Amino acid sequence: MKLFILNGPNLNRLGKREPEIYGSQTLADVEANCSALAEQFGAAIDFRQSNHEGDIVDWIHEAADSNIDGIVINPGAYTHTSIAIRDAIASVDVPVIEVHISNIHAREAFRHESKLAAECVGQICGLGTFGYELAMRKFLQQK
Ligand code: CA2
Repeated sequence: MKLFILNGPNLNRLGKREPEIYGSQTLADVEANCSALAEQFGAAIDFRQSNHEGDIVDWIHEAADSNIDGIVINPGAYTHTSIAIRDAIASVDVPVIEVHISNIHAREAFRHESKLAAECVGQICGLGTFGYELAMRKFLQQK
């Protein structure tokens, strides 16, 4: 089993500011946790981050073209704005789980809506960086 774990804009800054919202783990810490979990299951992950919307669209297409079994995505602020990422998710057969570190529903009104969630298997939010591992487990338990 091979999973893509995709991260959107500003997540490369994780652990550097706003620890009260996002915790103290860096994105490298999250990647290490996800890699350790994948290893337990004999799975492989490709963990990526970009600040550019088109990269994320391209990676979703790449997942479909390279027979990836599932995508875990924290789209960052593109969650709330991106029809392009929504259409990319709709254009592939690969199942996608949306993850947010913070509880987007308990924050500013503009974060309450996800343009992507309806095209995803589900959404995990508010459980900190553990949400990435929970999303991975949903895919890993299936094989
Ligand atoms: O809670 C999440 O995981 C978010 O996807 C994080 C995004 C935010 O725009 C979404 O509404 C919810 C923000 C990405 C990280 O932004 C940082 C800001 C300050 C310090 C570190 C990261």
